[in-house]
Amino acid sequence: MTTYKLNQENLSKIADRISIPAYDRNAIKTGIIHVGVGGFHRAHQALYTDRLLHDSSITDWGICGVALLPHDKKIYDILKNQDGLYTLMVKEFDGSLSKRVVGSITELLFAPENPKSVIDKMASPDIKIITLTITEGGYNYSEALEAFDAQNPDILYDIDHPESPKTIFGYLTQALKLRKSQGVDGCTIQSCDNIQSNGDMTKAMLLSYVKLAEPGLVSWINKNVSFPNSMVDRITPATAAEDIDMLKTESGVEDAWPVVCEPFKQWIIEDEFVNGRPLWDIVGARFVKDVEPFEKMKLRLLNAGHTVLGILGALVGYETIDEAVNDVNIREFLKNYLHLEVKPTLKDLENVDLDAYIKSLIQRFGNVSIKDQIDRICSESSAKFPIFVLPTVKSNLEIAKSTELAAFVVAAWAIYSLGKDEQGNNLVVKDALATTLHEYAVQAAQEQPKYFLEIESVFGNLKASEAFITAYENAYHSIVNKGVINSVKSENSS
Ligand code: CS2
Repeated sequence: MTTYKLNQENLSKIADRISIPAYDRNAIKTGIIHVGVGGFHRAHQALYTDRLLHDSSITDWGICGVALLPHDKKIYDILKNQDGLYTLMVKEFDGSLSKRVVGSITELLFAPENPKSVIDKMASPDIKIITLTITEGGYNYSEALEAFDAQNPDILYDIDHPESPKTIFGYLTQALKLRKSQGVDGCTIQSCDNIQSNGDMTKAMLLSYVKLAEPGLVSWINKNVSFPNSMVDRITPATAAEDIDMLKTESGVEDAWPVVCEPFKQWIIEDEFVNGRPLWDIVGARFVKDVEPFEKMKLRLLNAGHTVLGILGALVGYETIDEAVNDVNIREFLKNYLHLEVKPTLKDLENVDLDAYIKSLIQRFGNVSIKDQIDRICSESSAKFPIFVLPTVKSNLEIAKSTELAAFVVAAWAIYSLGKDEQGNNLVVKDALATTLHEYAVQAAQEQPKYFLEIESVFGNLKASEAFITAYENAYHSIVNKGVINSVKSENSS
């Protein structure tokens, strides 16, 4: 089979082998800027938008993808070369694969190379919405301060170099300042990251920065910019070399960075848009008044569920999430954690069948085709635990309920942070706080396990809870003495 490089010119040549955008991409006007064109955005928002452009005569919501960080150069170059096109490969439960070329990313910018182009674009009247996937750690929130970290060197840099910022806060501030001075309407800034009240968090962090850098802009932002909260969901593993090869052999399409994902997707958005919005609901998104309970459910059950499987699975020596959840002992532990410790903290969720949701999660985690990497799940755990797991602990401590199973997972993380699995193989801890985690983990192993809980930027004041510490230390000793599997067996039968 002749193979074709994926780009606009070759689209018609591959049309008989793979679904391609049926709409005229040249007629699409860019109305959205998205910062962070990684796998998740491309499996989720860009796909919803592509389907909308396909199913309707709407042409105003093309996406300009912005690569913000220097290490995003690779994805920028690839997408630029492919005219913004990429293939989405959905791995169904039965092992079959659905593939389509997605066309909603119509422009691309690389911020480190040309910051002005990004600021100008964000300030353009055509841009009505700026969406973000900048990761949980990207919001510059400090658990220890319970506030914006104004001492972050990149933030200090941005205050001194407003024209060539490094952080999202520097960019947004300059762009909004320009919108204001040029009399351009406000816009919506929409986080698509896994953070409780992600819109409120974005607003609070941005305003903290603006108060330092451009205090005159605060009231304009309050009046003219909205920050809807949203719950986003689709499991999107890292693309493997085999996926790229498979696409080439099966369909004759050379795509340097296709995206693989599970069939399930969900997007629940607070309907707070100041300058218009796409009818994403036509293609399955839901606009609601209050998204908070849905976010809470997803973060505490799905994302925390991933963390449980990832950390325990890594110590045992598993490489993928399906391997971990298909281990009956780990699966029982996970189910107990979700039912006994998380579910009681989700009482405010009306009309949602949590048991059915948990059941569907176990099924999604078990999808053997997607091979979601434990390595991906464990990466940046220092940003994930405070959002996915610790709020459940806090809620339970407030009502004097057990936190034993969460404490077990934190203890496993302390041991994981030593950098070896139970067979003595190296675990590469990919985390912005990797050095700190390792230092505290070593001290915990040599002195007292509870030393790990001293990392205030992660645990805040958790060390003050006697009940948690006791459960944590018991779990720590048990894992060290008996290993993860024997320890979870004891937990499961207690
Ligand atoms: C994962 C998420 O990063 C993680 O730890 O839990 O990426 C998860 O796969 C998505 O939020 C699913 O919607």
